Amino acid sequence: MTKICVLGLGYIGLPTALLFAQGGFTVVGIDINEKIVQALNNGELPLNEPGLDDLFLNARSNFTAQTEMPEADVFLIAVPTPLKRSIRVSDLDYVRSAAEMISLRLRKGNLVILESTVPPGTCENFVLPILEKSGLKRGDFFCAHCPERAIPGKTLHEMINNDRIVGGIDKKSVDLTKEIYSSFVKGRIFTTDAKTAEFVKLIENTSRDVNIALANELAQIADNCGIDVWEAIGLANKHPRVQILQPGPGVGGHCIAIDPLFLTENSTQTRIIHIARDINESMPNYVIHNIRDYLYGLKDPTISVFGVSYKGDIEDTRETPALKFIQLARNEGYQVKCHDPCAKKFEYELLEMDKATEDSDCIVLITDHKAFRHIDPSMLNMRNRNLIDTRNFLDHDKWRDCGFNVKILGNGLDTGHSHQK
Ligand code: SAJ
Repeated sequence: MTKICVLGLGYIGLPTALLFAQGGFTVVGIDINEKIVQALNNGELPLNEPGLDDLFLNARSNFTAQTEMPEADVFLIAVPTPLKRSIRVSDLDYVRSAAEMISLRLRKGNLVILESTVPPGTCENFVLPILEKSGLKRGDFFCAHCPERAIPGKTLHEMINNDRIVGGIDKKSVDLTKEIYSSFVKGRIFTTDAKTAEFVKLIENTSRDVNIALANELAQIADNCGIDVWEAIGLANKHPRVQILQPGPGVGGHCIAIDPLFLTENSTQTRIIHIARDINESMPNYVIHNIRDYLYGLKDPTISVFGVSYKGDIEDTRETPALKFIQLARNEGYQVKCHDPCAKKFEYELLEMDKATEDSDCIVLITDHKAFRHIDPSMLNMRNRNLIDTRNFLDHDKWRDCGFNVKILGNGLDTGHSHQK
């Protein structure tokens, strides 16, 4: 019976481990966080994703969690690879310690799979030399990159149904990895070398970042031109070869806001990728620019931020544009009160909706949580009735009928005055 050891029991590692366990493999999940290990062994899940509860029930008999590394046939690394923000370079420390732990247990014939997102060349230049400290040489063991492609909120569905890319250091590594993933992947599995697979993962997220940056730039041009960008993008997308994404308050999450910089860290030939990053990172500044007119001249101006998670209907607040927006707003002297029906952990206090809107002068919708569509605006006890919708998400006529001034990001209408800072 093949034994798989999954290192890192987070958003990707845990669901992947459980899918392997459900498929009949013996799976040991390793995490340095004892609380996560304990919770799992007590039958509690440390994260929410549709379908994960049922999967956990089906998989539990084949799954255990622990902090110590066992011997195994397959080792799968799914640890975080954060960005060192100030120098815009990836931080591979977790990958290093995972590979070091594996090298102490590595035996002939073992397979090591890296799922974490990494700069091109990491398997060959960084992981392999650490694994070879075991005394074994490549060929004695096998190694491949199989990047995850699942979108938070639909993780399980996408893990099972999306096509996958497997890139190995040699053919046997590719074949073994493909065979393991075939136990639950219903999509097609395409194969290549490890470095290309690393590159492919990064260009997928980079293409999305660049496309969103285009939409965000168009939103600002549209505001200048007095055009509704949402209508314009919708019409342009009727063209069979045009597919522009949606503007918004900025790009969050641990992937799209970070991965483009893993691609550029080894090159001096980057232009559009950095410009796109800069545009997306500047969107919270543009949202503030939209608000100033509403708050001009008010005593103790107060805003209510609706939504702090990085996108709709998930609790994840990593890299959320809300954080930069709130900091900017506080720096302008605005009092900020936050409300989010999904997020649980955040840098600022999260309030119930009535508390967050009490005596407020402006609601700023940052995240498109479905729950916001069911709000009855007439029940809100605001001091001034202003709404900025950065996602074009709400029923604006309903809010206008309740006396709200409504500004939609990129709708071509200014907020009435022009009080720039
Ligand atoms: N966003 C926009 N406009 C859009 C689409 C998204 O402003 O039209 C914003 C979102 O609000 C969010 C951010 O971009 O703040 C990122 O959200 P997302 O839904 O585009 O992507 P993620 O980060 O949740 O997941 C992405 C996915 N990558 C691609 O679609 C190419 C997912 O498939 C990857 O597995 C994941 O990154 C990852 O882990 O790499």
